[in-house]
Amino acid sequence: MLFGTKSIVKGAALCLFTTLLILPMVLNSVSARQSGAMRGGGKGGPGGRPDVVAGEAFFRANCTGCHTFGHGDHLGPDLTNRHRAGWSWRFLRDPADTLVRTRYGQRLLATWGYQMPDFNLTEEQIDNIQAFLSYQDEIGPLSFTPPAILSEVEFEEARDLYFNRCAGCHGLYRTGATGPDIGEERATWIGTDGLGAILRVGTPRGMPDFGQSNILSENDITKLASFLQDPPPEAPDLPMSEIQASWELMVPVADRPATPQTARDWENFFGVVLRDAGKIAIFDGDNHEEISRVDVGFAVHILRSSASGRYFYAIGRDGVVTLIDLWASTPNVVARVKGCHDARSVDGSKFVGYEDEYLIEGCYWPPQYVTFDGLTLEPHNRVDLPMTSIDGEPLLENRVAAIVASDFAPVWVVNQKESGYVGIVDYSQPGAPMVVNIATERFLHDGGWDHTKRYFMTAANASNKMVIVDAVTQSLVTSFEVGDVPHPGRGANWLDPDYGWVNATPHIGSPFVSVYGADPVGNPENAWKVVRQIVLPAAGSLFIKTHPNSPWVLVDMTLSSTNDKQICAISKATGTVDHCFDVAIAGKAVHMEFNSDGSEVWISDWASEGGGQVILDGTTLNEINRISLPATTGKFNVTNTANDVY
Ligand code: DHE
Repeated sequence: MLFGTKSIVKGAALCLFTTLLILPMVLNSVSARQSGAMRGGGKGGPGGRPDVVAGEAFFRANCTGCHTFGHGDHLGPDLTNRHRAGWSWRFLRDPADTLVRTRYGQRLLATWGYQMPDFNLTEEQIDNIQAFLSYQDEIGPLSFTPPAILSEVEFEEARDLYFNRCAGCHGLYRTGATGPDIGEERATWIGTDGLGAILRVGTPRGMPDFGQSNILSENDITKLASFLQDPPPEAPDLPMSEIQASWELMVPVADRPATPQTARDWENFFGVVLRDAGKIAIFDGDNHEEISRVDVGFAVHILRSSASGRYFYAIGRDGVVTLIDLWASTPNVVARVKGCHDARSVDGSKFVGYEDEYLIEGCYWPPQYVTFDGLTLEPHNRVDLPMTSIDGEPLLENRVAAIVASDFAPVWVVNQKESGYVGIVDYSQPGAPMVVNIATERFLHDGGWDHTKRYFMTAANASNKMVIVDAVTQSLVTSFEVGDVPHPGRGANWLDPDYGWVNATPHIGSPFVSVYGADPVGNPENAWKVVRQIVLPAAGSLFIKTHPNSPWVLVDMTLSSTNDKQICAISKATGTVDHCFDVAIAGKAVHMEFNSDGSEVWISDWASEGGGQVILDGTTLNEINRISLPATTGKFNVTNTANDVY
């Protein structure tokens, strides 16, 4: 159990109070609406009349995530007195077409920046919604639905749902980072219906449609919408004694092989994340055979390779680090430890003389990093993070996001999300202290090296900026604006015909790729400036990837509601999108990884059933193979991951 339950009683009292206050208003409003339905006069609904009550129910369940009625603008406008019979009918019927073809639609898009999703409404549903909007104009603001009163068990279930599904983007204390602030004050303003609609159908800003995609049930949504309107429960520490107690050494170093016990090219192995199963499948990249499947942490997130490539480190969202030995005749787990309650990042020591020697785990919670022996995972040091932001604001949480290992010095470069600092952790010193903490931009997330591995290029994604840190001088080079919520993964390095070495980020919230100069020596005039904005058919991208031997830079649109099965291929030669094509059949196309020589690329078809890894020719992009796997997300090639090739 991660949290206490002390706020339940208070929450229940609050809910009861709200129920008593609001229930009469709701009942009044519904009965008034029922008479409104009788007065309707449109063509939808049973008996040819629009059904105002059905219109209201649809509006509450699906529209209130973006629109209020009488409570102010949100992601879309407050809909009070905005309803225009003919135009609105056409818009509800076909939002994309109406936004493009009407002047008013174009103005709306320019003002709000988001296209309303197409709900595929029937004529009857549109009539009902229109009738509801007209009627609501007569009676004023739409009343709020009170939050459900949760039992102790339901509260704990809601807390676990929040931890597993929401905390990664919004923070344990809900102050926001990749996703917006959803603290109890703002959540109460959004309201029970609004929260429910957001959880059910998502938002155009990148919030997934957890209800529509059957990840959350209606019962889950009701519980979460209530939980969010109550203050967050406190989260516990994880002291060194507990970290130490969690350490398991299954195979001591002396019992491991001195040479690879396989005739396969282990440096072309792929570790494939089976997220929901909490397993890693190890594949031979030469013939696509699965050679091992091992248990790792809950909702396993990523793998990193040790400097030699021999070991994979897996990190689970539960903070469990697992060490996998690829030299064993069948790759197996040799050690395991839990350094955090919640984590996303791990990396090994890569500087000459320290290869494979140490390991760092960055925590989402508690605000700390932990270092270990690289070969046994014996815990060495637990270091608290500074809890003040670059603006001097005291912080409740400060999560470690991306970590990269330097080739230039015995250091790790450590993103601290909420604070906006990038730390330099020196593993050659006793205690692995953070020797420098560089003020950059707030809400740091993911990133990777430039082609020389001197510059760490990372997204401050809720600040809509890229940040460049020089790992040699251990200082900030610059930061610059890109689109909404940049999300590069580790980014992609390639030689552009006009701008020399470049790197790029796609965005969760903007339908384009920002390409920026990344060659301060050869092309100083373009360095760290956006030189190309390459338009994609949709926003919602999570990853971009290339390989030095591929003519393509590939980008996904995983969170898009329209193009989530597709990958777009950007030609390095022209700097434009050559074509976008369907990769996923069952689920969403996510995350690309080339094999060691770049001749093939693996892409996940992310679905609980019917998906798997899709393997394409690295040059023609024709499909070569499809391997059926459940809920598979990231995949990591040994050579490319150990050597930071992307
Ligand atoms: Fe990730 C990388 C955090 C959701 C798949 N993800 C990262 C990194 C961070 C991070 C900090 C960089 C680690 C590093 O380089 O050291 N991810 C988060 C979140 O906080 C977030 C938004 C919400 C959450 O609760 O976890 C999140 N991530 C996802 C997903 O939903 C994905 C698509 C599937 C999943 O695992 O649930 C996903 N994240 C990945 C992958 C990488 C990653 C595949 C590594 C990319 C690479 O090529 O290195």
